[in-house]
Amino acid sequence: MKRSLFLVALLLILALVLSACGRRTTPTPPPLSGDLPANAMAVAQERGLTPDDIYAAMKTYTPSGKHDDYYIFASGGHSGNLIVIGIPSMRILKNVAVFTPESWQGYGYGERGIEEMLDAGNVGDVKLRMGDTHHPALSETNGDYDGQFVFINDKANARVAVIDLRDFETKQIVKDPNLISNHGSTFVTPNTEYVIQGSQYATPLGWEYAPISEYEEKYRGLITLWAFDREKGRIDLEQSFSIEVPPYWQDLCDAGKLASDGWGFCNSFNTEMYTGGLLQGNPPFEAGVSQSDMDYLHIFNWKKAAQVAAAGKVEMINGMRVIRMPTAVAEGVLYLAPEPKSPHGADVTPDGKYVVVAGKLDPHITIYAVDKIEKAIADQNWELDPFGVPVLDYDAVKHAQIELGLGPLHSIFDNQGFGYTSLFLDSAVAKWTVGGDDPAAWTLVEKLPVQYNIGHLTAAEGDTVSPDGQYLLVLNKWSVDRFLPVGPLLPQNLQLVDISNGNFQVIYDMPMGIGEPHNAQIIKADKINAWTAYPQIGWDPLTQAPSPYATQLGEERIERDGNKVEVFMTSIRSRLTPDHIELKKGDHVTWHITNVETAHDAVHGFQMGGQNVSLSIEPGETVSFEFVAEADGTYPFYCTEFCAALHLEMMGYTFVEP
Ligand code: K7E
Ligand code: CUA
Repeated sequence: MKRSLFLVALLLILALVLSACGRRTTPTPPPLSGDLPANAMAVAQERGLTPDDIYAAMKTYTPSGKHDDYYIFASGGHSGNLIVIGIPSMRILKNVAVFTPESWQGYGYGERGIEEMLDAGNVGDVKLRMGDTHHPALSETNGDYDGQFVFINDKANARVAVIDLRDFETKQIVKDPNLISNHGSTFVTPNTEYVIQGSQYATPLGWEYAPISEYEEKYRGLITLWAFDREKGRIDLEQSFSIEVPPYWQDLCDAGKLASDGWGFCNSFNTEMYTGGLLQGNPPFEAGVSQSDMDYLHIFNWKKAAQVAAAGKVEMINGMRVIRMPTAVAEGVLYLAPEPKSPHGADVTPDGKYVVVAGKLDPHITIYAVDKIEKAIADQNWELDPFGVPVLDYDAVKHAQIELGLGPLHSIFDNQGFGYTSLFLDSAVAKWTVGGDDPAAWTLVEKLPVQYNIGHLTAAEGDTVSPDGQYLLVLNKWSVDRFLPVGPLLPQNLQLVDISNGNFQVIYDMPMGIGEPHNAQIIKADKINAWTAYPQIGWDPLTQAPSPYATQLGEERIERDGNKVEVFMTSIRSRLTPDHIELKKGDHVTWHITNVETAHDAVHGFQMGGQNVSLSIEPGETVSFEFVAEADGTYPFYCTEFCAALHLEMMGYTFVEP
């Protein structure tokens, strides 16, 4: 008997070893050669595919179960979220809730901590539950993405959010107390010391009331440096500060790196300080802010600014340290340089030596050399603007210009020495050479048509010190006739462009029906180490620490103290314990649920009718919510994730006795 058991065990082990070996030694099929297989050829013919189409399909088709090579982190625009997509498949992987409640993730539907986080941005009594995300920024170490965090701004309300890439969840929202809109945000310094935020539409600081007639006197812009504490994974408000800048409507910013480490750059587009007034017979804003041939590139030294702030040469305004303009000028923190006309993007080349500015109403991009900027500053080669800020001599800092086409907006880089600029009006991408010291070596190479009206473009790690090349992503504003009709509100169209081995070809169209991605960043997939479950059972993702309300199997209970009721519940396939929650009308209920599972993907959800509660409880997570049992009745609650065959049975009742 013993011997036969031993034999069976031996056979089992042998089978396991063999199957493991089998997996490792599965022969890879020989590379395809010659013509397509006959059935594939038939499909190509039937669908009228060109050789380019077939190439595009082969580049992007991702076999079942195979992972993508890159993550895209794309803003969701005025959906207020962050969208995660894979390259080359262009499959949407996740829509990370940031500024807007999202009920699948249980974000903003009762979970304690998340409500408070969303409330952190509230303006007075107004609960902000919308947002306008524009520019995601991955955290960097030595100017390279490190895969730890991603930041994103809310243009509408001047907020910045921190998302932890261990669980792809939002951890913090901060609101600039002196701004009500931002735009040049978010951009990180090379070691994520700071998250840069530029303002957009000038207001009096703290958006106080001041009539538009007092524009020059009272309205201002700000460049805010949000200090990031990497250990805590949080923006440190105490260490953050702002630099006061003129009311020129600052636009996109970028941080210097390598040769320009310590500097930051922000465009502006209303140096006219035009203030509108259509009903008074004045020209529209669009004309008024576009009168001058030149606007100003803002050049700021954030390292110096940090020293100035640390030395206390600041004013506390609404709880934020602000370096006032005269101090910024006196301390050599702030300079301006003329830039042609209504600029939009300011993008630093991978070596940090040049800043590329694209003027919306100028067919050129203008390239500034950082060493020339530093020389002009040393030579005091400047005039003063009306606020006393030095305006560096244009000819002294301008390095080169390339005529690209109509409506240049943003630029990005590959690993072969090329830059790419979006041309909004041309609906095209211009590819050009990053020329180096010789201004004549900066030249247009070719243009690629895209559909339609491209805004941002991004490339694999294309705004770091070491771009990957391979893929370019263009984010188009209009899709018009490209997809099946879905009514008058159309998706934006993301297009993937192959830029490997000298290619320059659109290989995928991806309608994005869940928001308007403005910008995106693309990171190599192996840089991200996402958790499959929380580190231990009873984890609070908001503090990234064990929850004091963690409930283990067998510890489930209901505690009552007068009209205060506390529920300690567990969830496991396929049971919520306890399953009867007996309340009296008017009870104040605090309810904790711990998902005691550790299995990959064993997520449970929780909803209860009539209470506006929706929770997502991921493996190991403890969530809490509170409510007052206002309405008597009988309320079933249930798990919302189809987690097991008996998932429908994963429910219980709340009884509220009159
Ligand atoms: Cu060009 Cu907000 Cu960066 Cu949109 S912005 S495109
Ligand atoms: Cu748990 Cu369904």
